[in-house]
Amino acid sequence: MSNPTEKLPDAEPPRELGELKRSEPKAYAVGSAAVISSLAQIHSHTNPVRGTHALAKLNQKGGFDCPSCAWPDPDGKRAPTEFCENGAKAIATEITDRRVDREFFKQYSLLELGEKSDFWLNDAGRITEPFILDEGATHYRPASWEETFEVLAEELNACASPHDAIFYTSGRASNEAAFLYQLFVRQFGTNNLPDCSNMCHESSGSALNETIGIGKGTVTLEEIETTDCVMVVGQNPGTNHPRMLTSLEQTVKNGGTIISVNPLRETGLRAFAHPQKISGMLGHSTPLSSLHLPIQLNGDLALFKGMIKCVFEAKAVDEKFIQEHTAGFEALKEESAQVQWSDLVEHSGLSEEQIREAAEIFIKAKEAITCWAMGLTQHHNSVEIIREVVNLHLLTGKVGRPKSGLCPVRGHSNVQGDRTMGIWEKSPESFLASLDKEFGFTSPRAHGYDTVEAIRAMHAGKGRVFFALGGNFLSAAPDTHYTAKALRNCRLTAHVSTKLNRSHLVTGKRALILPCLGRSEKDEQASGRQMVSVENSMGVVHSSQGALDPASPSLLSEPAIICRMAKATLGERSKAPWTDFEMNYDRIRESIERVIPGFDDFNQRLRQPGGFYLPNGVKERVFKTATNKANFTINPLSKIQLKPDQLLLQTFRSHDQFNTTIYGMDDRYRGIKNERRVIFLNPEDMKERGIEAEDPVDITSYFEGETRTAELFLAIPYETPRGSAAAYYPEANVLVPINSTAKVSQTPTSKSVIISLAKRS
Ligand SMILES: Nc1nc2c(c(=O)[nH]1)N[C@H]1C(S)=C(S)[C@@H](COP(=O)(O)OP(=O)(O)OC[C@H]3O[C@@H](n4cnc5c(=O)[nH]c(N)nc54)[C@H](O)[C@@H]3O)O[C@H]1N2
Ligand SMILES: Nc1nc2c(c(=O)[nH]1)N[C@H]1C(S)=C(S)[C@@H](COP(=O)(O)OP(=O)(O)OC[C@H]3O[C@@H](n4cnc5c(=O)[nH]c(N)nc54)[C@H](O)[C@@H]3O)O[C@H]1N2
Ligand SMILES: [Mo]
Repeated sequence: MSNPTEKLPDAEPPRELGELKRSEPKAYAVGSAAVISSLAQIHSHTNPVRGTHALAKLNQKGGFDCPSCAWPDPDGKRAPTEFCENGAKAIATEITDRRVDREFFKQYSLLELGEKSDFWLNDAGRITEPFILDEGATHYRPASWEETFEVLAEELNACASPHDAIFYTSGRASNEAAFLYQLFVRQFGTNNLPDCSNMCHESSGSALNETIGIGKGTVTLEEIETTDCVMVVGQNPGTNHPRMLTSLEQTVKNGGTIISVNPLRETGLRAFAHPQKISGMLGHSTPLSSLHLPIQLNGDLALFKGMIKCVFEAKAVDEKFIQEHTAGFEALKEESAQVQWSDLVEHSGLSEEQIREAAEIFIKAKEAITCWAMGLTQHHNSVEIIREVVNLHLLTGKVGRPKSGLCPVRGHSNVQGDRTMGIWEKSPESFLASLDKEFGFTSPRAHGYDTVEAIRAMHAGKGRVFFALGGNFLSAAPDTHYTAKALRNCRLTAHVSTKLNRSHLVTGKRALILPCLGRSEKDEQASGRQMVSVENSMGVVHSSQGALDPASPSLLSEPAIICRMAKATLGERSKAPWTDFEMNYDRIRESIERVIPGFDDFNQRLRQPGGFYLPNGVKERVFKTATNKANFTINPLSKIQLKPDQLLLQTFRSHDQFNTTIYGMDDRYRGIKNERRVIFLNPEDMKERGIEAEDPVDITSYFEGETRTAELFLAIPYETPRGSAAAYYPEANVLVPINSTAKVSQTPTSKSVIISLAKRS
């Protein structure tokens, strides 16, 4: 589908090709190429003094938290350079010397900006002051903060119902910002709090809450490094959590075995050359995974069912644990006996021997941890797949004891903390009651919209105001043109942002950009320099304090923006101490301590080097589920039916992007240079369709009788199972149908899109 309305900025990135160069996928990750790439990124954006200052504070105790992924920092001694290549890219893009200022918006109309690539938009620099797009205007114009908040309050208060406003959050917001934001939204009168988690680990949260009673992981960094077996399933840590490779190297050195389950032989899981060691710089690498299972897309449920069959066969069930701590065992045993190997082989694309080999390692290992990310969470049956991972661990008692457990590896650096702070469209009663008590009001109880429901509501004309605390909703969401229409139906779209992105171009009748401080920048308020807190993927809460001068004197911090928005919108309707909150973030933390369990002595413990762990009952085998036990579940196989010419497509990340922020046009480990419009294909699948390497193709997706087309991608022969294809997000998001979501979690099925290919003439 090309841009349906010619006079509006394009919702899709330009469909143009670069000068593709290809090489063999790399044999090992990191090493000197990563160090060179980090330094080059910093150098291209700022001067060496500012760059060095930033890197010296990154992930250090007393410094600031890396705004890239949620991988934890070591509890003990830290290396002087506790960051990775992609963390350096995230910092470079934030501390850049380039500016999106009033001159910039005078020069470029919205239509012109729509023709630019995502790389270009991000590369334009930091936004310097608030900007308003008036109704019918072709350009953004500068505005004062006062006017910005007036417009916001006017449009919000003109909503016939508070549920006509939607408040999105991306996972970079600090705990303090997130807590204030959900308070404001609930005092305004709605639970419409969709977040990026709805598109990310929602399936993990849904599966884990039901089965083990907490929606988070159960292991620590040290446990990963010292366990006997780590399964890395549906995750590409070499690119998306590079510091995880340092831990996996330790696992191997301590005698542990790594199994990788992935359609692709991702470089980061093959071998790792430590960038802080001379041997690593010279290219001496440690092999990581000793068993690679090239599973077909969406084949994991069958794999885990096969492993469970092997556990029964080997009589390796932990009967004592099952007896004392679980419910539903008999049903699982019965189901497992009935499952046929022929079905498991067909569904997984693996041989029975391969599945048995993985099971043997897992069973032999005294302790084992399973890590996963988007390769498991973004399918129609993701919740079932993850529940089956839990079944395997419960069956063998490999949960809730040292060095064994479950590890959903979180994406955005504070996405887990945001959920802890109440960014959830369906927060539990206990949280709401506690919030109400602290602030003397009654939160709405009706569930709000999640991300997909929010898009559908706006599409149907039921959203008046769309407000985003960070992120790039248009480009992150599925079904780009559908989402664009949804946003265009709003009266007002408003974004708290650091950098320009496509969501600023595809707007409501009016639009606002509220520019904020980044993580790396000093946050000065009336009571002095402030710090914020974040929670990493393993439940450690720690402080983050910026060290650099802000990109512009007109920026406000996220907490300050929320406080002022609340005062302007709610006025006398809110009794919360918004002015005090803005002046001193310790006051916010005092309220958090009273509202959310686990934050006792928050202000004091946050000032301890390294922070503190939140309580996690599962570690003591306390399961806060409906049965007060850990629950086995039954998860039937359901194969996606493909017609003979169809393939399954996953949409994933290149090495040069952070979600929708494009740092560069290369995907070094996969051997791709200068091009993002590529589709990775099995060579036999190409041959069958008469497609040669680098032929341009159009991709069409199919769902419930509808089709969607993404134009102009170059075909790349790649080592991937037959029938499993891959293309980059956000370019491929046009193909992801809005109604194709995971059962229970409603996560868009970005990793299993049914497609066919047409060669372009
Ligand atoms: N540098 C960088 N870091 C990031 C991000 C980034 O964009 N850039 N994004 C952050 C965010 S928000 C997140 S959520 C994480 C994402 O981290 P990942 O989940 O690693 O991200 P993806 O690129 O989506 O990779 C999915 C991986 O799963 C595999 N896969 C796909 N489908 C299947 C399947 O059906 N089964 C199995 N077994 N494997 C499958 C793919 O081949 C790929 O290796 O990273 C975070 N960190
Ligand atoms: N097809 C497909 N779609 C996907 C995925 C996929 O794998 N495939 N992955 C999904 C996943 S896992 C996720 S998490 C979502 C991500 O969705 P989002 O979180 O919405 O997207 P990001 O690209 O991370 O957001 C980037 C923008 O955040 C803003 N920003 C950066 N730093 C800050 C800051 O400190 N404060 C504020 N206020 N703003 C800041 C900048 O303006 C930048 O342009 O996308 C999802 N969409
Ligand atoms: Mo994510």
